[in-house]
Parts: sequence; structure tokens; C-alpha cells
Amino acid sequence: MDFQLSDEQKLISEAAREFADREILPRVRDNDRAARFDRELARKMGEVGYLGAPVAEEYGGRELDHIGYGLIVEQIGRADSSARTVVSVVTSLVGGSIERWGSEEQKMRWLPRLCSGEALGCFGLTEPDTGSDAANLRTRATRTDSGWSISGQKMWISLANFSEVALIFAQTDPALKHRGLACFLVPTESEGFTTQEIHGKLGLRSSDTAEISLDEVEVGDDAMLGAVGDGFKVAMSALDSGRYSVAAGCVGICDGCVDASVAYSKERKQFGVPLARFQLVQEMIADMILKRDASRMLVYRAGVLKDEGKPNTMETSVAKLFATESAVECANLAIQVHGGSGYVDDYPVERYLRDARVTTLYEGTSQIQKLIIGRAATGINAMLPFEES
Ligand code: COS
Repeated sequence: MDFQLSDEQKLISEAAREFADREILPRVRDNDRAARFDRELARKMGEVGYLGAPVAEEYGGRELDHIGYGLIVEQIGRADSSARTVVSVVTSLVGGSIERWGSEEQKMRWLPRLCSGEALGCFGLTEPDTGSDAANLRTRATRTDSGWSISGQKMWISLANFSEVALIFAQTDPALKHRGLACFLVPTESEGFTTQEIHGKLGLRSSDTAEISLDEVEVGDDAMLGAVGDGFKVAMSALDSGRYSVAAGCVGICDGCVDASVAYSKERKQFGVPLARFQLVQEMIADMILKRDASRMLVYRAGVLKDEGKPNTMETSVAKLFATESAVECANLAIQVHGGSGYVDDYPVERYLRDARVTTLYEGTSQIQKLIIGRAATGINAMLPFEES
């Protein structure tokens, strides 16, 4: 067992940190205040290879392992969770799914553009009435003479307003339940495909979030990712990677909270001494470090399993659950250390709290992660109706 990063991994992490300090930090507050999606930043992240880090080089990626990918995500997440969302969605949910399930033609058509940041993609699984119960989709795909016609609604879809391609999950035969689902690569310029921005979010304000409407959108057979019936597996395998990425981003939030709190507590004086002199302040910093380090180790464990090609759904859920809850707790503690200054955006900690809050909701709520972990431990699926479990 080796707890040290290799020299190459350290370099990857340092380069990502420098990039984030140089390209992201100077614009993060303005983007957040203006609730502005920064398309130019997404392009820059593509240029340096952060939108296709684990994708094979022949498709425009950097072919890094999952630890390397996680290190990049951590550093981007430390600077700005909205930028991190672009990395996670384009790499883990969209690019990863195309690479894993796509035909050679689909890979060549989409991956180089996604990896370079020339095009963006979004992941259309969630619907107005379907969140945790992901198999129960209402969006329908109906056979036509030349392919499929898709109709339905998708909700809370990151990047949908700026994407060139959407992965759309749809039911082909409700009687088959999850085995009737299919995933389609739908160009967003298709007739009948429209999006509407969702306003008023607590956090991730400079991340684009939208509702998608599909009104008899026609696609050919060649738009299907995998086969009819593979849709649920495409979604679950994407989420195995997406949850890992969210967890790594939350390690970055925890790390940012520690650094901001250490700096502030050494600089700010009360009762004639720096805040850092007080034991109760040190306790808060120690609690943050505990959560950051444990989250990081859990992310590394999941990443190593992924790199070894071993089953990791449970370990990924453990990492996602712990890191996301830790990010919320660390951000809350960091505000406490900063006092009134932590309540305004002169410091990053109030944004950390607002941005962290969604991570225990999306890509599977904390409750869903616990049910996945509980099922792995007991062999009993507590998500089924009682008569079927
Ligand atoms: N990778 C590939 N295939 C997987 C998989 C994975 N990680 N997990 C499950 N599958 C497959 C199973 O092997 C099974 O295949 P068969 O039909 O051949 O038997 C099939 O998918 C169904 O698996 P399972 O019975 O475990 O599915 P459930 O309906 O019990 O899954 C949960 C329930 C809650 C785990 C799932 O619906 C889920 O993750 N929900 C949360 C959704 C979510 O995160 N939404 C946020 C969207 S992005 S913001």
C-alpha cells in the first residue's frame, strides 16, 4: 500500500492548481455574482486537456488514470465548483459514456470536440417527476421508419443551454421497466429540442442549469448509445464516474476551507491575539482537516479500484457520501471561523457552502448512497417495494 503520489501525479496536481489560480480564481466572484456561465473558461479548460483527462489519446483525451483525473478535479473544485461541474459533466457523464458505450463513429464524431472544449455535452437523465427512481422515466422513444422519435421533459440538466449534444435517456417499452431504457446522442440543434434556463439557485450560480423539452425529436438508429435496453446501465456506469468526480471536487472544497480558515485565523486578532491562538478555533480547523483527509483517502481508494478495473460502485458511493457531506460541514465551519467576514463574498467560504450544498443532492442523494452501501453490505435491496425485496 502506497500513500504517496508519484512525481507525475504531483506534477498533474500542481499544474492544475496553477491553472486554477491563474485562470479561474480571478473571475470566480464576478461570475458568481452575475450568475454567468463562463463559456470562455470552459474552452480554456478544454485547451489544457481538463475536459477529457481520462479519455484515450486517439479521441483527443490525455489518457490519464483516475487518480490523475481526480487530482485535476480536486484543484478545479477548490477554485470553483461551477467550473468543476463543467469538467465532471463533460468528462465523466458525457465523454466517458461515449467512450465506454459508443460506436467508433460516435466516438470520432463527438469525443475530440468535447475533449478540446469546442463542444459541450449534457446528461439528460432526471425528469420533473423522476429523480432518485432513475429507472422510472416518462420520456418516450418511439420507433419510426428511419429511427426514433423522442418526446418528454428533462429537469436540472447542467450545461444544457450551452451544449451541442445531449445524452437523452428514454423509455422504449414501459412494460420492460429499466430493461426498456435506451440512451440517445441527440444534437441540441435538432428540431423539437428546446431548453429553458433555471434561475434562482442557492449555489453553482455560474453553472448553467436548464430544463429540456423534447417534442417529437427525430434521430436515426445511429444516435443510440449502446443498444435498446442498455440505457439504465449507461446511466449507472456514467454515475459511477460522475459520483467519483463530485467527490474529488468536494475534497477541493474541504481543502479550500482549511486553507482559508488557517490564513484568516492567523491574520485576524481578537483579545489581542490571533484567532488561531484559541483552542476552539483550532478544534474547528482540526475537524476540517480530518474530513478533508478522510475524504481524500476514500476518493483515492475508489480511483485505485477504477484503475484496476475492479467493482467500485459501493466504494464510489462511500467516497461521494462522505466527501459531499464533509464539504458542507467544512464550509459551515469555515464560515464560523471567519465570523461576519465569512458571510460575505470577500472570502470564498460562503460560496463554498452554497456550492457544496447541491452535492449531497445531485448524482444520487446522500440517502441513495446509503441505500447502495446498505444493499452491498446486507445483500438486501431496500429500494424495492416490500413485496419484491
Ligand atoms: N454499472 C453498470 N450497470 C449497473 C450498475 C453500474 N454501476 N448498477 C446497476 N447496474 C445494472 C444492474 O446490473 C442491473 O442489470 P440487469 O438488468 O441486467 O440485472 C440493472 O442495472 C439494474 O440494477 P439495480 O437493480 O441495481 O437497479 P436499481 O433500480 O435497484 O437502482 C438506484 C437503484 C437507486 C441505485 C438507481 O436508481 C440510482 O442510482 N438512483 C439515483 C439516480 C441518480 O443518481 N440521479 C441523479 C442523476 S444525475 S444529477
